[in-house]
Amino acid sequence: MLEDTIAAISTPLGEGGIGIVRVSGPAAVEVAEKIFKARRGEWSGAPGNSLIYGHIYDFDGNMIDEVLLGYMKAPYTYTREDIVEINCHGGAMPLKKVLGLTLAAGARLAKPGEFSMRAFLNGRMDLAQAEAVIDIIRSKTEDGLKLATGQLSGRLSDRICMLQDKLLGLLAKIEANIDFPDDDLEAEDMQGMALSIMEIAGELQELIDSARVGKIYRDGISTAIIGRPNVGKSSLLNALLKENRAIVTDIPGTTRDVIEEMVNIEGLPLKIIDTAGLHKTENVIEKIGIERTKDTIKKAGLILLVLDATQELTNEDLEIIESVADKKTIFLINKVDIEEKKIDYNRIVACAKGRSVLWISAQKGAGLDQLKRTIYTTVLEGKIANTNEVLISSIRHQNALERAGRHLADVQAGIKDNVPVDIIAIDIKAAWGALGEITGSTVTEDLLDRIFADFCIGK
Ligand SMILES: Nc1nc2c(ncn2[C@@H]2O[C@H](COP(=O)(O)OP(=O)(O)OP(=O)(O)O)[C@@H](O)[C@H]2O)c(=O)[nH]1
Ligand SMILES: [Mg+2]
Repeated sequence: MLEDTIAAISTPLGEGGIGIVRVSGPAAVEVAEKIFKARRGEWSGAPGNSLIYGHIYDFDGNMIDEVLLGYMKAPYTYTREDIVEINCHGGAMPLKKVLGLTLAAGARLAKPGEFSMRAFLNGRMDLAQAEAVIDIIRSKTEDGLKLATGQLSGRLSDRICMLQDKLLGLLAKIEANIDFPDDDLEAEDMQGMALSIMEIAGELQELIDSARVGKIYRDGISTAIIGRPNVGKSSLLNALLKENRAIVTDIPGTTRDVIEEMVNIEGLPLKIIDTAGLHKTENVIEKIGIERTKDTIKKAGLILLVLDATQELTNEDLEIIESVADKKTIFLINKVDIEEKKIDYNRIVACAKGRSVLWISAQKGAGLDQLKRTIYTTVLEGKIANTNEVLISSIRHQNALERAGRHLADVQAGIKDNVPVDIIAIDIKAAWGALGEITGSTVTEDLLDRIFADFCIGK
């Protein structure tokens, strides 16, 4: 497969100053020579990493676009292969036309993520680093970006390799013993081994525990704003977004459909979802909206439950509170700016069962800073996330770690039961292999295809 030369449009389709068609592979230069003429004649003899001015022509000699051609010589490139990047004008027509010409000139259309897959296969980076590339592209907040660039620079890979090395050290001890069976492993040695395994298992667990937070930074957390009609849910969405995204009126039942927007709350990416007010109604449209709200509540990782300070708690309020009894919820008593308050604060605190209750005014912006801090601590469960540290952010990595952990548990049980060391070695090897799937040192082709299929075309 690596003998092919691949091409793709690497910039998003739309209007822009520049758009790039990227070509990588052994025939990249040959492909470009067929369609590109440099202003100053010969160019393929240029030193690697040159930017050459010229034009793209089709096979009938028609000029297609005025371009800059980036020429990067193997092996000092993203894929470790020769790469030619044609910087065209950024519009759908020139890009499609130029891409078509590279294909006609002998390149093959790249699959999603194929450039990065080559970077991995050619040893430029390991699998966890390659996966970080897509996390960088999709990062939603500065902290999310920081975590992804940390992973790209090999921070996670280093940790994994360190754990693998420790396991390898233990294996070496056992193998030496298998080779010289007269020299039985002393009880002391076994105790030392049990201790080392416990340490490694502890480090694994620490990484696994970081996954909950890591995944939030990577994917965001869906946060549903719910409550009766007219309590100020849409006003709250607008206040958090600092724009008039949702329609706000004093007519109950204004919001019919769910509205989703990303916001950055203290570095956490929140997908905030404004919902239709929950109440009994015969209105067909509202009913559908309410069904959607219920669906949203089920899937949400955090609930902002809005109540109206100027009204007494209704049965509908209580039903809504009941429906999120087992959910991470922040109770918000809205419209605090209005003098006359009828709501029973103590009763809400009792209903909240230890969860936060805050007074806010969505309209005037009061209490929002405290709300943001409360969201942060509620989501992170009181911990402060250090985005300079390694946080596991992908389910794939988490699964591999958990698998490694289970093998280590088997090792621990084996040592306790005086199982022969060669059997224990099998479990240690299995743990080592599971860890290797993260960096890709022990990975199947099938898994690679699945990982890179999630990438965008051209990366
Ligand atoms: N005084 C005051 N009025 C508010 C506040 N928040 C919302 N309102 C008013 O309450 C009314 C309803 O606000 P919305 O944000 O549309 O309420 P909602 O919960 O989205 O209502 P539905 O979409 O119908 O479920 C509007 O007239 C808002 O201006 C507040 O903090 N103080
Ligand atoms: Mg609304």
